Amino acid sequence: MNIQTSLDKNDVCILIPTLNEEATIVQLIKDFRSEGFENILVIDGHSSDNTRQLAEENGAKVIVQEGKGKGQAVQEAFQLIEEPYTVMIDGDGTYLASDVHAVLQPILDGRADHTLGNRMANFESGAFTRLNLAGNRALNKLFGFAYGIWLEDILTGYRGFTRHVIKNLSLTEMGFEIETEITVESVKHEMKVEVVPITYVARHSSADTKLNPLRDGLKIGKTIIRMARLHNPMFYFGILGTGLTLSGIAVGLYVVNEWMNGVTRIPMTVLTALLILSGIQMFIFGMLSDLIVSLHRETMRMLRKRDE
Ligand SMILES: Nc1nc2c(ncn2[C@@H]2O[C@H](COP(=O)(O)OP(=O)(O)OP(=O)(O)O)[C@@H](O)[C@H]2O)c(=O)[nH]1
Ligand SMILES: [Mg+2]
Repeated sequence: MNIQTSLDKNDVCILIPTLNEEATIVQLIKDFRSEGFENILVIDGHSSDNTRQLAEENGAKVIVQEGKGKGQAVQEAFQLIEEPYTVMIDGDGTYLASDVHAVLQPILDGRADHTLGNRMANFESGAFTRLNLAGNRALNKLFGFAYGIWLEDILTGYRGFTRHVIKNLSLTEMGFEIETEITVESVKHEMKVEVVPITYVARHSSADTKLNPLRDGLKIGKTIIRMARLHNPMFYFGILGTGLTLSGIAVGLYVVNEWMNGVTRIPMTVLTALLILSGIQMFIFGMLSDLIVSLHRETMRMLRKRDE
């Protein structure tokens, strides 16, 4: 699929965050240039190898991020970019430049403000470790459950944006939680999000991952739940409420059983009542928060309409 000919490819900023990607950055930049995209911005996280020099030699604009972490780099780059369209891609050579057309098309057609390149659609064997694939699937499910929208690959590193999106998301995450935050913020701001199939290939043998699957996976899961409190409070308070009520019922069953055997457990009876009451209270908090969030969403919608 090739992009409509009317597009000036310099209106597209190809954004590549890098940290020690000398093994793959040259080929990636060359591939984009042979697709006709010359406007390439590398935001580097103080690489200790030759990434910056190689990127510059091959025609990319290179800046060094002020802080640390992929999230901080992306936020800094979003502030600098003024082009109408941005395509963000990891520099580790696991995504193909030739998929850029698929990533951009829904945005150029006006159907989407933000596109997600779905790695699950087609991945080479070895592209995901078993743990990474299971973790990605679990986090996608958690996201779907918490936000009521199924986006197939919320953690993808290949994304397209309009200028409107990159200037309007409020991003704060510094590390690998940035993909989650971008996805949640887009859903929250009611941006039109579209998922497109792309190919995901195995990482170059001499390049190391910067992601720790367990530590970063847990952080991402926590981010999804924490952010759900502001988007879908019934989900957040529902988890707390169910936990409290179920433990109350468990203690209660024990108390009743003991009472049938002639033993009265007064402190445990009090605990049962407290747990169940707190559980019910969580559901009430959830309903109230849900009301507040709905009203807020309505206000924001009106403000957006007025701005348009
Ligand atoms: N600027 C910048 N880029 C980073 C930083 N950490 C990682 N990156 C880049 O962000 C991209 C994604 O990092 P990866 O280590 O591939 O993480 P991942 O793709 O989520 O995980 P894998 O599945 O293991 O590849 C790569 O291009 C990295 O070079 C950072 O602190 N600063
Ligand atoms: Mg990667």
